[in-house]
Amino acid sequence: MSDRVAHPGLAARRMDADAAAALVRPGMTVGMSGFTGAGYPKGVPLELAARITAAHERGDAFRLRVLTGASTAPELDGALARAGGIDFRLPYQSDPELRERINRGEIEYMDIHLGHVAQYAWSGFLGKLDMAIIEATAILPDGRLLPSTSVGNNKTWLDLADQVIVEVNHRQPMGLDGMHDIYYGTALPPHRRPIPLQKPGDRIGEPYLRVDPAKVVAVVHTDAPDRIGRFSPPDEVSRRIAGHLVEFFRHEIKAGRLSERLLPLQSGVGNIANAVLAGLREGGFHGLTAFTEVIQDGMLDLLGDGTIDMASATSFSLSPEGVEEFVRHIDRYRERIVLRPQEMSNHGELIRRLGVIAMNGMVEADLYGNVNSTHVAGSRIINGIGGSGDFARNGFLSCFVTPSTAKGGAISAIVPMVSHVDHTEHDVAVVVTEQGLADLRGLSPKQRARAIIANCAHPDYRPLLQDYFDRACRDSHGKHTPHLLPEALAWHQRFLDTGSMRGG
Ligand code: 0RQ
Repeated sequence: MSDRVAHPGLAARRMDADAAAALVRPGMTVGMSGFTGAGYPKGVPLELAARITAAHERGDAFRLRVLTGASTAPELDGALARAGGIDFRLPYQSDPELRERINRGEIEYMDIHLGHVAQYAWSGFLGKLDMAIIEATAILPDGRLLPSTSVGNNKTWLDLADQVIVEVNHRQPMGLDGMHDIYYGTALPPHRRPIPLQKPGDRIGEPYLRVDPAKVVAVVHTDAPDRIGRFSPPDEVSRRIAGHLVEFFRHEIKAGRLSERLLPLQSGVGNIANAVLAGLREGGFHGLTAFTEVIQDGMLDLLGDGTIDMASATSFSLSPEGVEEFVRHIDRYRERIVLRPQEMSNHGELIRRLGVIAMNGMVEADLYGNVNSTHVAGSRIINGIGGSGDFARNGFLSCFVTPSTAKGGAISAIVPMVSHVDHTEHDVAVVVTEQGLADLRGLSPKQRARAIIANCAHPDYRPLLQDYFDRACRDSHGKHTPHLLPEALAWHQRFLDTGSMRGG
């Protein structure tokens, strides 16, 4: 029996990863732990990928439906995708191998708001859950699990799955004990009750995940770190984006709409979001809070220096240096971090009640404020909507940030019409590029277009956008949201044809 598995019955179900992987059968729907590269199972999926490859070499079909919290890592998404073992995947991914196969049309991918997954699963839309494979830090004497570095959909998978494999990862610090808050009061309509959370740091549940020990078919011991890449250090572009946002917050404070402590912050994934957090630190704010999904390096820095007092999330997404810092000061961070199931971290009721300031990256925005967070030129998915929609729709302030151009200036992030819509003009309050910030609140479509062209477009593209808008205002069949339909997506087609939206 290991010191990390204190339940004798479960200690007796110890198995190596290969034997546990053999319990997963072709065609199964498997719910795995893992959210933005943290807390995913690190042993069984690799062995499963090897078994899938061997089955394919024998000419046998072996594909799975794979559900997670959000993105995982090469050992899970990458390995299973490379083995050709994924038939269907949800709800968020960022693995290059998996992305490539989705874009080749080999994998059905459902991109769904992260806050909606649990209710979809409970309602049966995702089919019967055959197996849950969940990483834990330890197993308590009563069989409950001490969660690891992400909670994600673990509660839902553990509740719904017929069978459960627990991976106890000895690398995850025992100091995580006490950091989680698992709320068991959710229900499907019409049985829902108000969720009693009033501040980001409130604890309304229990620190451990419940699981019926009778369902646990294997306990696998692992000893491996979460694998998360390094963030690019903030560059001039992201620093300017952050500067515009800080200036805007100062303006809102002066106008009496925000206090010096702002409102709970949500910050998305990616380099730009990380850099924006660094900008807040330089902006001289103190005593802020966060109600977000992911604690990345930028957020940890703010927690470390008191810019942020308390952060609620569902996962960590830390670089190796970030992990080192976190583990070194884990007792201090435990006082300031609560990790919740993603149905809570991304719950519309809570985001609305707390009045969250949402700041998410985007691929492109159009003249009228519609936002594409996910697709290149309409068809190729990058990652997924993640939680950006949960926060954009329900937040008090919904901000989208991007450099004004991509691919060395060949692409404008401000386009006549977005090639894919994730967030409609009704859910987007503020658009920010390094050029400036457009506050769209209280503006009509044409007023929004003028603000976005003037403040956000890159100077190389501004005259082209202005020209499109002027001609649309003159020739469009309707003058409310003017468009020239044959031209509205021509910029994207030009990029596909020539490699540049400017052409040739
Ligand atoms: O690709 O590395 O191949 O050059 O997109 O772009 O500029 O590094 O920005 O890391 O902040 O990511 C929208 C993808 C931005 C992210 C997105 C290309 C660009 C580069 C990355 P390369 P940057 P970031 C909470 C919220 C949706 C999920 C979300 C995202 C790559 O923010 O996935 O918000 N958001 N979740 O070159 C073509 C354009 C482009 C473009 C950027 N207009 N056209 N390519 N790129 N703009 C967290 C969770 O939900 C878990």
